[in-house]
Amino acid sequence: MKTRIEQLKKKIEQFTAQTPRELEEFRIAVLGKKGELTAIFDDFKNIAAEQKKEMGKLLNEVKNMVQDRLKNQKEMFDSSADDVLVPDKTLPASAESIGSRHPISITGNEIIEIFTRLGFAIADGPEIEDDWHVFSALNFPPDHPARDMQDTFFVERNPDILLRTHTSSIQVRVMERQKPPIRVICPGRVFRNEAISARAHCIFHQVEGLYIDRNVSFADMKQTLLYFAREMFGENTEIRLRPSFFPFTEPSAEMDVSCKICGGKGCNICKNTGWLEVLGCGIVDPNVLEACGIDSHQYTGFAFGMGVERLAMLKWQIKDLRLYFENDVRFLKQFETA
Ligand code: 2U9
Repeated sequence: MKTRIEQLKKKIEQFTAQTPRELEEFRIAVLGKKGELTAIFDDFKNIAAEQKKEMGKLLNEVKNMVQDRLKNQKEMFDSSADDVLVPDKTLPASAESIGSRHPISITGNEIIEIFTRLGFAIADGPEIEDDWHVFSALNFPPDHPARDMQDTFFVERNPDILLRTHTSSIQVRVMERQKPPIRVICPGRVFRNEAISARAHCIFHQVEGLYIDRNVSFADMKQTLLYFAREMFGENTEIRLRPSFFPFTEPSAEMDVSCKICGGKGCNICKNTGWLEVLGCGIVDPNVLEACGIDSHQYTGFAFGMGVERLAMLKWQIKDLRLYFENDVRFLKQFETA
């Protein structure tokens, strides 16, 4: 019996568990119902009385030893598991990044808010349109270059079904179903058959506006757009209107705002002119009013249109249009607090 006890003692001294499972298996092999130490304890009752004192002492020593070793090794596993696996449940949860609004959404919403403060309603319409709502009702002549396959995406080569090239088609639909007074802004995605570069893209966003009522004048348009410019670019902003041409407005103009980077003195952003072009506008052509069922002898109106990408470029000095569509988080993260 003494030899069995000493062999078991050696085994216990040499044993180191690599995993909690190994430790438990060792405990069962030594102290379990059929364990080695349990078997020696069972045999203890059969040994001679004079050996009992010595063997009993030895057995208790080994039992204490194995229990100590099992306890120590279990503590080691428990503490290392604490370090690696068990989180401190009393710590506050780490904040998840909630992302940010896209610069086009931020700028688009800002434009919309300014015009809704002036009483403009928001109107929406389809992105896949027909020739009438995109071109014909807007006074585009049959041979206008914008109707060319080179400039417009046609659906399944059908010359009557196309992706809208401007959101003016929404205003046409509003005029067809609603009598003046009409005061709407139409934000939306538009499509043009352009090669993609830093300065051009085949998809972009516009916000267009339309105001039709009796006696609406060029002066009303100018005052409305001055209000918009000052809300958008700051209270000291000046505007200037330069004559232009669009098939759907007459007279037509392009509006510049004074460059807020240099205060109008001239810098590389405004190409030393002191002015930045921000939108197009004009008095709605009587042909357009009539095409949409509005009596051009009773009513007049003004309209304007702007590219959201362009305004966002001016706001944050973004140099490449392609950045808006790549969804690179390094770009998007910069607008987290915007
Ligand atoms: C109706 C009548 C008139 C909308 C207008 C512009 C001038 C204009 C461009 C700005 C930059 C488009 O994004 S851009 O390329 N737009 O210059 N848009 S007036 O005129 C309308 C619209 C609807 C029924």
